[in-house]
Amino acid sequence: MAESSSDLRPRRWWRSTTTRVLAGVATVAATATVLVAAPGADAAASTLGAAAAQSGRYFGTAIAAGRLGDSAYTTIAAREFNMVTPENEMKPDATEPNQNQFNFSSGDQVYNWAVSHGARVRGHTLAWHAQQPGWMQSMSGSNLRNAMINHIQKVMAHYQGKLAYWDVVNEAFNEDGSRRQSNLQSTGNDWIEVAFRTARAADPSVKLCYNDYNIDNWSYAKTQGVYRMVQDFKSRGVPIDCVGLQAHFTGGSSVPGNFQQTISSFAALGVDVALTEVDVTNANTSQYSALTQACMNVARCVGITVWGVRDSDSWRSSESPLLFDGGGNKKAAYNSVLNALNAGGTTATPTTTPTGPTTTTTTPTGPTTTTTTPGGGSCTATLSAGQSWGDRYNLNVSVSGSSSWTVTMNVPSPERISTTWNINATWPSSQVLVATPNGSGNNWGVTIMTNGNWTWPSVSCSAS
Ligand code: 9MR
Repeated sequence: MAESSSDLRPRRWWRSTTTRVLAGVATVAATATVLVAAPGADAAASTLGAAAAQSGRYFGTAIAAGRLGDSAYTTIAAREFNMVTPENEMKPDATEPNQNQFNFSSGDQVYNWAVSHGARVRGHTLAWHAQQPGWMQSMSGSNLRNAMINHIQKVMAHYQGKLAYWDVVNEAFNEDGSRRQSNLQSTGNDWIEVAFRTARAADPSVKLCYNDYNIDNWSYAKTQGVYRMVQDFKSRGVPIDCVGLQAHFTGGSSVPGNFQQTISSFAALGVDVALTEVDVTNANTSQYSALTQACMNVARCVGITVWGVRDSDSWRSSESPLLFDGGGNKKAAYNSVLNALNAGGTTATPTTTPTGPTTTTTTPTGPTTTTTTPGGGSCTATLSAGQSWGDRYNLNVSVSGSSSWTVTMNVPSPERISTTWNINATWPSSQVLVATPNGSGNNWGVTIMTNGNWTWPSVSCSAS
């Protein structure tokens, strides 16, 4: 059930505030330009994911299982993005087509593609008025409430320990800030907090998000309605870790001048904030750089996801709203986003994962491995510490001695590599990464989710 353009347009403020909104964008964009110039000779990352990783953020995309056979699509997606949201494959109609009969085939397809390309996954979505299977649409009352709880438990059990975030509840508010009428809402106003409590119990390792559109403008009633709910949840101990601003600046919307204020206001409640479904009419470059800059300026804005790879993959393809054109070429907006990411900003400090305290053990100097091959070539891989956060750390790898190398990295369990940059990666197993050059030179790196273990991986290098 696709939403129409008008569904996502904040009708009530849009027309009267156009001038102010656009002036706000221009101001933020000008700031971004100054910051771009500041780092001078610092190495700039050449992909969106690597550029975002420099400040501890991710850059993601929606991925559709049906497009994974398109090599032009997967080549761009694997190169540029280190977070993946299944566009439709983890929604209730996909995962529970018949009551209590679950189907994870297309969800797993997207998940497996993502992790085999070094990306993490945002689950989307568990409880929503739309894209419900037929049997759920016709349910109500305690039957529906129980079915929702069972759905959350079973789907989260399947992905237990594997996902970075789950959109537990999606799009539950009206434009005026009241609750959206739906069969779920009719089960009682507490359905959202029941969903979050159920989710926390089902998988304590994943961050639980509320996700919505048209909550970008701080002075908009819907934004305030969602804000009050998150504030209430935090004050009463209802488990919520993050808020997703879909940030669809299409269908008549544009980036509001107070967008950063919205992000920082949610963050001040003690939740991570993410831009989860970004697209912009005609990929306006100043709006793309303004929204990127707004996230970069707020420590708890942990990442940005665009809603598709190429314009031809977009749900609103007629507005050409994405960063790659239909031929897979980088658009001007791509460069404005990349520059804003490379310019840096406040280092992301996400809330720690809910599983409890982690111990940081820093290895003073990393292992260096030189391997001489029978043919006489040799290379050395040297590890050095990058930034670290409550739940993960970056490792930089520098290879010398050869430009035609293969580095094998063994990660001790339960650590997992979540992101790589500047390499071609293959994965013999979840604990083993085989890295070869991708044309970006000999300096590359990984982000490692510790899952409680901070021991560095071992590496070996072979030259051909
Ligand atoms: O992009 C999705 C499209 O392929 C589906 O037809 C549509 C059905 O509801 O959902 C789209 O994704 C939506 C997302 O799940 C929630 N926010 C709005 C997105 C665009 O409609």
